[in-house]
Amino acid sequence: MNHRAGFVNIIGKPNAGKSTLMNILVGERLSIITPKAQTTRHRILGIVNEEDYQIVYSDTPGILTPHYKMHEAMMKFVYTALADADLLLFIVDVAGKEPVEEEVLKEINKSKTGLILILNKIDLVSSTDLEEISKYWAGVFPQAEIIPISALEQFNIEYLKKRIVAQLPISPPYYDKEQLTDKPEKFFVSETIREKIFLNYEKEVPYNCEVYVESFKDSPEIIKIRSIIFVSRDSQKGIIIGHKGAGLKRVGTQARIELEKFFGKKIFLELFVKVKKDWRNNNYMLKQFGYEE
Ligand SMILES: Nc1nc2c(ncn2[C@@H]2O[C@H](COP(=O)(O)OP(=O)(O)OP(=O)(O)O)[C@@H](O)[C@H]2O)c(=O)[nH]1
Ligand SMILES: [Mg+2]
Repeated sequence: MNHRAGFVNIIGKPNAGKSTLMNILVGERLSIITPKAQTTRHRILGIVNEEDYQIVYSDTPGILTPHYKMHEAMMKFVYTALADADLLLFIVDVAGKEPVEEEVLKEINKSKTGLILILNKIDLVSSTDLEEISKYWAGVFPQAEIIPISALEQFNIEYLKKRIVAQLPISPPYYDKEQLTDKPEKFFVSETIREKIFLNYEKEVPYNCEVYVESFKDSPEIIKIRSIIFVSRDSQKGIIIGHKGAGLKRVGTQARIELEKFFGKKIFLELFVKVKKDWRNNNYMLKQFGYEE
């Protein structure tokens, strides 16, 4: 058997460019991307299928120190991805120099899994700075192969892909060869709406929002979706809705346009806002929102 397959898990600090990279490697817009940190909250699989190999990429939440039960659930996704990887892609933003949490460092350095350290956003630094930065990271992860890229400008991606395929273990495929992801359609609906919330509101508001898809009715001509935006406080509800409903309308329109592209169909989207006090610390709500493996 010459077939290769493996789990290639992308981890790193918030905002390093994990989701941008996964979407490029998979060739589909599976993960949402925003300029704000902590955009991704789940582990999302993106599967690349070729005749002789299958790469199961995982996009994960950024590594952080938990302040809420939601953060703990997010970090659990990261640790699971650390544990079940055949190959780890640790991605850093070369423009920032945030240190990696000791606990995570230890976990990576004691693991026998192959490690590629990706220096991302090299479009933002000079080549002399890049050399310095590269030396610093080589000291942090001496065992890693280091590959500089720009996910945004798609620089050095083909080389990275080659290096990934070269390290895939011999194995039969893990998923059906037609499968693109592990997440259901509803997940992409709630993520798209959440992306538009992240892009339209500032400060703590996006971080207090979760999107729940109450119904998703697919027919040959149109998909009818009914969805609820949960917030933690009454004041946030007013902010989301906005003056005469303008805020909510904007989010709805932007999400609808994006979803029509994603599903290739007309979308009818209804959005409601509800307050669920302190949902980020509520186990029952977190379970409802899918923060469980
Ligand atoms: N200049 C530049 N910006 C980039 C590059 N890659 C990603 N970005 C930007 O960095 C920001 C964060 O990108 P994401 O892909 O959402 O980062 P992430 O690591 O998934 O972030 P979290 O989900 O919050 O942990 C976005 O504004 C991207 O457009 C790059 O190579 N160069
Ligand atoms: Mg992300």
